Amino acid sequence: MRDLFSLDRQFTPIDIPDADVSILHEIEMPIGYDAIMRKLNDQTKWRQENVRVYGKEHKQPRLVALYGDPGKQYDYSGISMHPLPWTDLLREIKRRIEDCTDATFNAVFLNLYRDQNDSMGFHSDDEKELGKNPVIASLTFGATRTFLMKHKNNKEIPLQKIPLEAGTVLLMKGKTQHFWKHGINKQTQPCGPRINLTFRTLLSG
Ligand SMILES: O=C(O)CCC(=O)C(=O)O
Ligand SMILES: [Mn+2]
Repeated sequence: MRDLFSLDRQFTPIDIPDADVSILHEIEMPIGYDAIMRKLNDQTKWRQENVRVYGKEHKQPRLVALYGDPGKQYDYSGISMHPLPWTDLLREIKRRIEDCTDATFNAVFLNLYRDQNDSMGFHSDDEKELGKNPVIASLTFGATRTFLMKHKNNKEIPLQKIPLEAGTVLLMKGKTQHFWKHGINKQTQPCGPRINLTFRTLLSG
């Protein structure tokens, strides 16, 4: 049994309305962040999906993969993904993420932003497979990119710009997905590859 006071201890809340978001820097990993970045880059079965956005087909501006428990399914932007089985490395990372967030997850979605031209449009993680108030733990390796958060209906609340460095965990819970969208813009400043892992619980299957 872990000490009650150790739960969430190193997470710092980000003080924004209508959200439950917190951040942890420098999560402990079994090997260095650069080594994990290389392994994930080389070992992941990356895919570049065609997605339908506002009725138009186009290639996603990043590579993606889904790993997780068997029998689950994740549908978004008109595509349906079935998780590949956990690798030893992903299972070990999941264990550490579960340990520091005190949550459990059955899938991880990976995004590879190859350089500054790759991006992710504003969206909420609100697919029905994720349930009503999903807990999502996002972990970054490689280049630092800025995670943007925009309130959905209150224009007076400023855009949040959260730089996510290697080893940073961003935890979103509660009503966050109801009130906020998030995304990663392209940038003019050149940068190397970044891999982001979002641990989730898929209810389907
Ligand atoms: O790359 C990131 O930090 C965000 C990823 C994300 O929002 C997602 O996979 O749904
Ligand atoms: Mn997201």
